[in-house]
Amino acid sequence: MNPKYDYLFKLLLIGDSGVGKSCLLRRFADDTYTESYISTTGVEFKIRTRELDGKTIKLQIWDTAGQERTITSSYYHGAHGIIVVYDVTDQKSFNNVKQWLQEIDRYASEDVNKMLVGNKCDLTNKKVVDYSSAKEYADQLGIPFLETSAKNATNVEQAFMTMAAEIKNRVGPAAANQAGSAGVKIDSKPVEAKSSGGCC
Ligand SMILES: Nc1nc2c(ncn2[C@@H]2O[C@H](COP(=O)(O)OP(=O)(O)OP(=O)(O)O)[C@@H](O)[C@H]2O)c(=O)[nH]1
Ligand SMILES: [Mg+2]
Repeated sequence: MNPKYDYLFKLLLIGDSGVGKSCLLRRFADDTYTESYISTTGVEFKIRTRELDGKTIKLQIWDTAGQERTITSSYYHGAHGIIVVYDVTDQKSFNNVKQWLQEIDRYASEDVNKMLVGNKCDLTNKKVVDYSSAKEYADQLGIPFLETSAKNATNVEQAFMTMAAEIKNRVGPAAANQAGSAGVKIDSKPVEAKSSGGCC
């Protein structure tokens, strides 16, 4: 069967426990939200397809457990994009972004696209990490930044689609799936293998 998509991108959600990674994924994938908190154990993924610039993009989004940093590391291999999430009402989760970025440097491929997301922006009264300092930090790193709310759906679609667009720009048209091709060609450029190398 011919693949029904032009690109397949693997995305990873990382960040401290409780910042809202699973809620963001549920909002994006199913457009649902629940207040009850069930901490993720292990790693889960959902696949959703979106249109972007007339191309069909299949996103395989991996939701990791904030508490299980070491177990998570193996999932960095082959990721095209990694979204680091913090909670705008939790300074510690923002301070820890630095550590999460180090994990990316350690385990992900060198050219992986990164993005910073400050979730729970609906909680305006409890907000402790202001937009400008987070934006400044992201600008220094040269990565996109958005404040989101999984609860009221603010910027959730935008966050995932910004990431998809960044990856698509990076890999270029040559990486698109050829209709009728047997395999899933994701990145046709020869990749300098870091450790496990390649993707998917
Ligand atoms: N107000 C508000 N609360 C949120 C939002 N997103 C998540 N929450 C709350 O935060 C709790 C934790 O969210 P999760 O998505 O489970 O957090 P997580 O990052 O997946 O946590 P781990 O799985 O432990 O790593 C949820 O149950 C919600 O109560 C949001 O956008 N706004
Ligand atoms: Mg979770």
